[in-house]
Amino acid sequence: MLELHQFAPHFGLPNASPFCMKVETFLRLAGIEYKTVDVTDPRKGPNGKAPWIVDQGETIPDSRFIIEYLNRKHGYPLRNNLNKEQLAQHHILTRMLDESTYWGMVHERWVIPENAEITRDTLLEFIPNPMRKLVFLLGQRSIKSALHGQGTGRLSREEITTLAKHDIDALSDFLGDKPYFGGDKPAEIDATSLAYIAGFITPKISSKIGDYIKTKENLVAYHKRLMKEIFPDLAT
Ligand SMILES: N[C@@H](CCC(=O)N[C@@H](CS)C(=O)NCC(=O)O)C(=O)O
Repeated sequence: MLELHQFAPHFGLPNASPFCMKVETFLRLAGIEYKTVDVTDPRKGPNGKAPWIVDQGETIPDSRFIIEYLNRKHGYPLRNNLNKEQLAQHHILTRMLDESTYWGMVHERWVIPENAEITRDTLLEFIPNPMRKLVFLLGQRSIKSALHGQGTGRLSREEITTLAKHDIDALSDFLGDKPYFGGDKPAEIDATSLAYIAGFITPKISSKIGDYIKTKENLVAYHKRLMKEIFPDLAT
């Protein structure tokens, strides 16, 4: 059976990593059987990051290539006869979430002081102290450096929140009153959208971006309905 190598679930989410949750959501929406394998050290993966999958002896890292592989193997199960323009819009929205909105999530969880300790004691709970504090500080240092390199780390929290709000506005306006981002039926884009909406509003941390999502009735209703449909054990 296909193995999905990802972090153990935390924060009340199927996965705290939106990339891992995206792949697991895709697998469930597409009805592909899988089992999860817990990753504690992503450096052991082919790209040094989670997720990766192992399927019939083949190892594929990176949510983008995993989904491409699954699409090819299973005949594009979530494309639903969408036309090229719709697929292009979904592609742009997915990249916005993964390449822009993602950094706001990382910043809120790992850099904002009131959240950093919660993140440490939640995501690294499997490491006993004092080692946990050390591992966290090393992780935080490398995350701050990544944020600085990418640019988000050079902005104030207010500016980071403002940019994320623009992404959330686009997400909410795109969904409108459709039941799914894919239209009448869930599509590939729904795997990514759900992962980010849930990733901001579920963890019990201070999230200005999560608070903003909660002002969007359509996103809140979408999240509640899809969690019930796809991850009933974790739906609230
Ligand atoms: N482009 C990759 C990104 C994966 C990624 O950034 N995973 C993070 C967790 S959200 C990770 O494993 N980070 C560990 C590290 O960088 O050491 C994908 O789409 O799968």
